[in-house]
Amino acid sequence: MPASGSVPALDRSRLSGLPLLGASAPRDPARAGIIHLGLGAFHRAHGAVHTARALAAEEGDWGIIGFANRSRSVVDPMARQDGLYSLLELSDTGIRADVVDVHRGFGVMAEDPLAVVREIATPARRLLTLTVSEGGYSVSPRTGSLDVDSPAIRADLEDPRAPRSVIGLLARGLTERAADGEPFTVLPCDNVASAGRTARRMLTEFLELSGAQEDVLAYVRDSVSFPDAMVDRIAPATTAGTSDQVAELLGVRDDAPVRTERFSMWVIEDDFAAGRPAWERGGAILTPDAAEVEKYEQVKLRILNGPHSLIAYLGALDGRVIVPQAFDQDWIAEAALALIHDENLPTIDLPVGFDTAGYIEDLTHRWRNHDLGHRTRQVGSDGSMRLPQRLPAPALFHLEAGRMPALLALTIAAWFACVVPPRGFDPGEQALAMTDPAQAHLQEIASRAATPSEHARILLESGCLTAELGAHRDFVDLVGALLTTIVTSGPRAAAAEAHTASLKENP
Ligand code: CS2
Repeated sequence: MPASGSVPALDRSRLSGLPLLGASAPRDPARAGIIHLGLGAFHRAHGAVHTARALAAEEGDWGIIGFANRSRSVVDPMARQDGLYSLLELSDTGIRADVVDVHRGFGVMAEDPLAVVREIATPARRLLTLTVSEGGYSVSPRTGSLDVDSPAIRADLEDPRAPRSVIGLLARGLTERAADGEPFTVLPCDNVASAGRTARRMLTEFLELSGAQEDVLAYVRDSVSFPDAMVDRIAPATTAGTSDQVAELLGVRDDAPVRTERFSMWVIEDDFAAGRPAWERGGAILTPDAAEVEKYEQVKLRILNGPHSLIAYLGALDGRVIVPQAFDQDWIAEAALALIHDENLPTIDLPVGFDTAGYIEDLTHRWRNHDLGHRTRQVGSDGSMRLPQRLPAPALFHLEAGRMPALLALTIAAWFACVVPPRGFDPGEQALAMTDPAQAHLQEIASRAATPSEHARILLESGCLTAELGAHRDFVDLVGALLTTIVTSGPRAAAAEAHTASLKENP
């Protein structure tokens, strides 16, 4: 294997000798019709790849101007590499390495938020894609409306001209674009239910609260579309070893490569105010029916994401570093599959013709992909923002029908054990490495609890997973009982207890 230091750097002069994924976007940044917010591994393994494939089928002005949230770790090397990066697809049949060439400009939102505003106001930009994670939408987990308690939203409402939240940035950018009235599309690509509609609602609430003019509200209502979309591809955070793999496979030094799996799925509501790439020719499914897309979103959140969280938390408590090591434990796989089949599937209104058995079968292979090295600490981080999308709706479905969703309760108990552990409980290295912006706040409100059971009650009654769920006393008690078992007898005993209690009648 060549030492990665001795191989030439990836840049445009090398491109002709390398395998190109799909086609290049036009070179001229003026022809970049897309702005992307959240330039990390997921977008570069998913949206950018489908765009490169669409461009191979049909040319168009669809280069991408990409903004990272905070860090320069992707932006700097990509700018140095003329926008190029390599994508490694790892599967049982081997590794495929290709170079992607669709990005035409870079920035960092936290450093220069007004650069995003200027881009949105530029008529040549026609759509904006978002991978800003669940927290970027600023939905209050307690009320489901704009999170006016968040410091960033509060600051942006006070001074909407200097925004720092994603919603504040969009509001400012669209306010400027409204002057010309050029239509625009905001396409969310995060694991958020009814993502398009949610983004529109948060943005409109923000505009109203910040005293926006009626013509701006009318522009957003009539000329900006917010399609819903379901996105699905596992793309772990890049590690140092990935650059060595690229050096070996492609013979170039790439400081911003991405690793992903073979599987990729993107279902998009076909509602674009100002055009779009031919994504249907680049492997995506486009449908005019928003209700159909919402069904796919439910499939994704309840079959994949919710159980993924359970695997990560149980796995971390069991000392497992990566998801496949966790899923290889029979008791964890059984808990995840029971959560899918028994508790979550009956709550989903399935899309027409959807091959549920095939999706679940694929998923079990995807979760066993050791080469991807997807860490339990990565999937377990930010639960305070991710779990409200994944757990309350199916839990309430059963509770309202008088049944106890005990495996959903187990997911919550395991989350608390990892991220807000009861006093004196050591959840282990993997759990301690999980991060969450709400961690300090949750720890503080639970600090007066004398027992694990009380700990769980205080947390749930605070509305951290919706006020409605916190009001179901029997459910809250069960989360407390399962947390007590985790603390006294370990996660495996708690999983067994949850199995026994799952869907028992709850008069
Ligand atoms: C995961 C997702 O980290 C997580 O929360 O559940 O990132 C998951 O890997 C993707 O949604 C797969 O499409």
